[in-house]
Amino acid sequence: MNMITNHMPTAELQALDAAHHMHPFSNQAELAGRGARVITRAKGVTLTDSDGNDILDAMAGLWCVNIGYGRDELAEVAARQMRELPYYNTFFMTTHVPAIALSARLAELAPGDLNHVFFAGSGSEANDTNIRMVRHYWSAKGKPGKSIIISRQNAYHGSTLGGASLGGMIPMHQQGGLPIPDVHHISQPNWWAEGGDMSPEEFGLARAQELEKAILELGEERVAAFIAEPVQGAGGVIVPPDSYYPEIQRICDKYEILLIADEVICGFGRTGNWFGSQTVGWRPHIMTIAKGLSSGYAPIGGSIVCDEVAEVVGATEFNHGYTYSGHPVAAAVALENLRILEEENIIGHVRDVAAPYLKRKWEALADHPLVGEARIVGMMGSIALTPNKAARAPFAADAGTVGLICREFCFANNLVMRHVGDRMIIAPPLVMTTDEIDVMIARATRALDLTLDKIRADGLYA
Ligand code: PXG
Repeated sequence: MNMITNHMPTAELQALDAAHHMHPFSNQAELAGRGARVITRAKGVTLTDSDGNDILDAMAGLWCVNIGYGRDELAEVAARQMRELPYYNTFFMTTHVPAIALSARLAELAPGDLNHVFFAGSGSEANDTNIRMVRHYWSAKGKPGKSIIISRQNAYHGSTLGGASLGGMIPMHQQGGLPIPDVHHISQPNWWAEGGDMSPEEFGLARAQELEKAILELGEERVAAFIAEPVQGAGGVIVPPDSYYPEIQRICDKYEILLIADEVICGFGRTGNWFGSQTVGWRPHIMTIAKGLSSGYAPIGGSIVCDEVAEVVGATEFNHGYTYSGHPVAAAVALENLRILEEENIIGHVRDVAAPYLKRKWEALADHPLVGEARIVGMMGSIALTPNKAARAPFAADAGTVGLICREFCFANNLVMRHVGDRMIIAPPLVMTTDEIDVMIARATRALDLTLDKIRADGLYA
């Protein structure tokens, strides 16, 4: 077989890709017809493709490249660790320095008594760990009936059987016989789409109180935990009304259930604090982490667990673990990433510079004729596209038709901005400068203008 390099013609790379590479969350036949865009390099906030186009990455890869692309320090740490100890496991009474150092560092960074880390290779695996851990916890405390985990519709918690079951994505449940038993979903706090005549504050309260209703209906003695993303990411960057968060915390405090904050997107600075839970005022018993933990430079995830749960689970053998739990190279890379986040005050940059600047620019997009609400927390934002702002109306066309048109105009204008249905979303690298924010907003605005022209011409602006 010949070497496959960046220097092959794009069409040849695309043909090989279509022939042999099965892509996640893609229609393979459609992809084969169009050809995937081949990304060859990246630096800072900018991707380069195989045709030499420079593309501003307003999604930080897949919400993960928090420190930006091209940091040599991480490459050097990975090379050093590979030479010294490329792999060893953490089963059977063994450990190694990267896993020790990273778990100790995470215990320092995490709020409250979240002092213990169970490592995984990804966010999905970590959420599978969480399902088994909270059920085992209650069982070990003599309450095996407490096995139901309450989650939310349109939540995203991963793609494994457990992760996708916790998630509230119907198209995922429809493939493969999900959800697994004892997972229950309540409604999401999406005021724009589902708030009806309620004020945002009334609606936030009502949606939080669905948790209490569910606990009472299912029986407190059956409910193990509630899991939620501090801010729903893949669901479309749904920012709940302020009333939502304290009410959720009140309900979790009142009943004997564990709160799992899925910080896979919100963690490591995305919301302007180390963890999204700190931004929204939650006190979780377990936090799911991945993505920004290593800024995507190496695959690693995990669960940060409070003293009480760790103590109960640790008193017996927990029959669970992954070959790559605490992988030394990934752990070393994550540790270096955390060093950079801290020493370069990247979270301070988000809080004091980038996020306030972006918030002003992003919220001004709501003046565009195509944009209803514009919502943003830290460096994750969304805009709802609508033909009628006052009525918060969806388009007559199938959900996602207009969003996809807008996304295509973004791509054609060298901007990666995603669509979820007819919401456009961003989650750029946290190191983005104000000048880069200006470029991002200018390209997004141009894409909105072009979208409006096109949907008017095509009779879709209704
Ligand atoms: N929890 C949350 C909150 C996530 O966003 C996972 C768990 C799963 O992590 P892994 O590492 O197993 O992928 C995620 C992942 C999208 C998209 O389309 C989002 C994710 C993954 C893939 C696609 O926005 N988030």
